[in-house]
Amino acid sequence: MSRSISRTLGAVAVAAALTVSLAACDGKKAPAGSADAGGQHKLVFGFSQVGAESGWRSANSKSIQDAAKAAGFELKFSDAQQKQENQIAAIRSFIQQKVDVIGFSPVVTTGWDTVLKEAKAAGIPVLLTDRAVDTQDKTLYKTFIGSDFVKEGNSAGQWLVDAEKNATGPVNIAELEGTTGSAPAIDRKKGFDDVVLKDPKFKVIADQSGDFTRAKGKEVMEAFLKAHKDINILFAHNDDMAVGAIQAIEEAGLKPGKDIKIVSIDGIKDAFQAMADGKIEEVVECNPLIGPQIMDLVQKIHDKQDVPDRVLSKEGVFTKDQAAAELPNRQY
Ligand code: GYE
Repeated sequence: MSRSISRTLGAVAVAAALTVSLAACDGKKAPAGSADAGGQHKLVFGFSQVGAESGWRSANSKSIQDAAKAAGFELKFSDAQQKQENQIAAIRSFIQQKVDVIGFSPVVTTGWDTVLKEAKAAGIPVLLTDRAVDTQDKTLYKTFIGSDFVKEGNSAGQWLVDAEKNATGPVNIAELEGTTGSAPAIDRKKGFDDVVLKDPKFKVIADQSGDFTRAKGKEVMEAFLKAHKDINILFAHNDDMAVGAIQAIEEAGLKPGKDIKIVSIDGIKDAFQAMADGKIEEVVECNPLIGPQIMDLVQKIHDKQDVPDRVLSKEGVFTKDQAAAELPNRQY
């Protein structure tokens, strides 16, 4: 079994294991709205996660589970395996169970109004984490906490513009996009294009979704390499796809970092290792460790306090020369 396949199977197993309701800290399960041992109402937070598609996502799920436990909430955690219909079903089930607050990271941007209206009608507040939805009605959710994906795309593009400032062109770019229709795929592409395509020497010659996974990143990169002999740059919308693509590039007898230069987004350990090994030029950080900020917002929303419409997560940008020193500090 190839490494990427066994990783994928591992991710599926993790996904299955995560589709459980995390009960009270003492391991005893309290039904929604019930009292804990001290007779106090325990806040019940229903959370629908996208899936377990990437290192970023696994770190995000762990951060949410740890922070819910630390806050003393009962977390009902559901893994949608990257399918919108699973998320809609999970949200409906949270409504039925009368949870106190619903959170979700929407796999794609569109198609949420109906279920969000159902939550609103039931009087259950909703917060969005990590990814945005596309809706006219901003009263359907209380707040949205997550990264600025356009800015991340800008940073990746700026690296390229600076790195190739002396090139006369053409500079041929292959782009591995995230999940089609997802906020990070749409916004990272826009942010990158806005900065890079101002100069006609930059040309995107191959562009396809690798669904944010290592296995797909590898597969799509193999196809890119077969169709194009002249790729200079790879922009991967996340690190897992970049790591998969590195395997494809090496198996094709080329050298990542020399023949094809790579920029990607997230900041997982494996990407820092690849940077330290000279295979990735730059990684734009996207912070998954937002569990504590999410729980803070959940509590405030539950207490009917005001929360900002938009909360941004803090992140940085890292280059090859910083990779080895930064590697031991990476938490995900
Ligand atoms: O970059 C990717 C994950 O929505 C920010 O989703 C998240 C993205 C992240 O699968 O690795």
